[in-house]
Amino acid sequence: MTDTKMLASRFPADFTFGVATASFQIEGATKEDGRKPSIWDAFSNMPGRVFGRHNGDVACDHYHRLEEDLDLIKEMGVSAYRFSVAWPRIIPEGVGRVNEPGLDFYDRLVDGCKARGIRTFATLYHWDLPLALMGDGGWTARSTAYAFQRYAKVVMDRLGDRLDAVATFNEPWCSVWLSHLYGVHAPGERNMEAALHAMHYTNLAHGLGVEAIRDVSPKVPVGLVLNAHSVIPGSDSERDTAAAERAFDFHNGAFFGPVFKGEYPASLLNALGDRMPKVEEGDLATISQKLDWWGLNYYTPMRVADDATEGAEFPATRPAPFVGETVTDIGWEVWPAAMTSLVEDLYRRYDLPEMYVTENGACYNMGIGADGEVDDQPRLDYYADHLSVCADLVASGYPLRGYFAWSLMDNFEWAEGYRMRFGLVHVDYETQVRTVKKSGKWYRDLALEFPRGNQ
Ligand code: GCO
Repeated sequence: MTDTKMLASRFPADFTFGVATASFQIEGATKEDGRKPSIWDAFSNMPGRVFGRHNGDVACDHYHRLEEDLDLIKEMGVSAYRFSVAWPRIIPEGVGRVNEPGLDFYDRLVDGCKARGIRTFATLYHWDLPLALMGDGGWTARSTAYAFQRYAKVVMDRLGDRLDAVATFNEPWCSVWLSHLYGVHAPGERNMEAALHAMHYTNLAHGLGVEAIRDVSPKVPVGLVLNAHSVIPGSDSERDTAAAERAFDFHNGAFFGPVFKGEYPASLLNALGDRMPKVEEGDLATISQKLDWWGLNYYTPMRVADDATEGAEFPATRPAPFVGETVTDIGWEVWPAAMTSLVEDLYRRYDLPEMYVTENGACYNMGIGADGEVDDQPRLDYYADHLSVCADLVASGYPLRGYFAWSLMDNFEWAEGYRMRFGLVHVDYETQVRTVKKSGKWYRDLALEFPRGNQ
């Protein structure tokens, strides 16, 4: 369904449509106004880590183009903007000195949104850990959780009066497993014991962050953004079904369990508990404080089969073949039905608060055509199909309050550098010219329908 009026009519009048970005992916200006390096600066400056040795030094130059980018967001017709705050701008060494110019930047960003009638959804941690904290072990150190708590307090002290929502973390799965077990993201570690430490201390930092946020800004709804995996067994066999359950515990349960149930999954504890750090008394109570909302980042399903290799590490699964015929330019299967089953499954398993889709979108790398337009019909189709799923979820009674497209504009796609494009707006990295794509114009037409009626 690509008719925007018809699609809009399937959402409540006060549904939120927004766009999302993250600090390191768009800001650039990595050495300005007192910012110090993050683990992503170090990682991307090492050969062999990021495609083409791309780094975040310039990115979309958003730091210098703030006002025009806020105008662009306004032009996109959305009512909300999801952005992240760069810890290394605020507390450049992770602990110690607070850097006022860093806070000033986000002050301008938030005020600029307010002046344009755009609501602000801030994320405190979208992976740019101050590099200095690696001296203590980064996320594998308990002290980092307390450093995060202080950072959360400092940000809320300054911005809390004007934020419409705040998330502690974006996708702990990435900053834990992808970063410390699979070695794909900074700091590039491949070690289960390190990853398990990062898991618990990230969860703890989330809980400590919630405490700090509520302490300083009790009125700001606080949440957590998770890239929950829609785990689908590769076959109906008992082995693959059991493998999918283990994969669920490992990829989702490691975060949803402690946060929404106050416990780690039993299977994970049985298999890996002896390599976990000490879970101190009170940790799980801190981690499982009730949240006001949670965010789902969804792109593609995870199909798994049993890995029968002797001694295979938990969860002992291997990838199973795609079923969908469409694959995006980054190689991800398009399968909207998995978004439905995922949300149903998560609300069945956990006592979840209201939710937003905080990220959804597709990678297609087409550029500007001879007519000056970017014809990215497959992205438009991806959005239409997944938004249709969202409308159905709302109709089925799930408390889905809003949707943020990933992303406002093409940006630094982590280990893939700038070659993978997720934007509704095309960025020419030579000239920094922004061009709204076909999908972006379509999304604007949809977003402009909201709020509808008298809301
Ligand atoms: C994420 C990310 C984004 C990515 C996007 C596409 O949270 O994974 O927020 O930073 O760019 O997911 O891979």
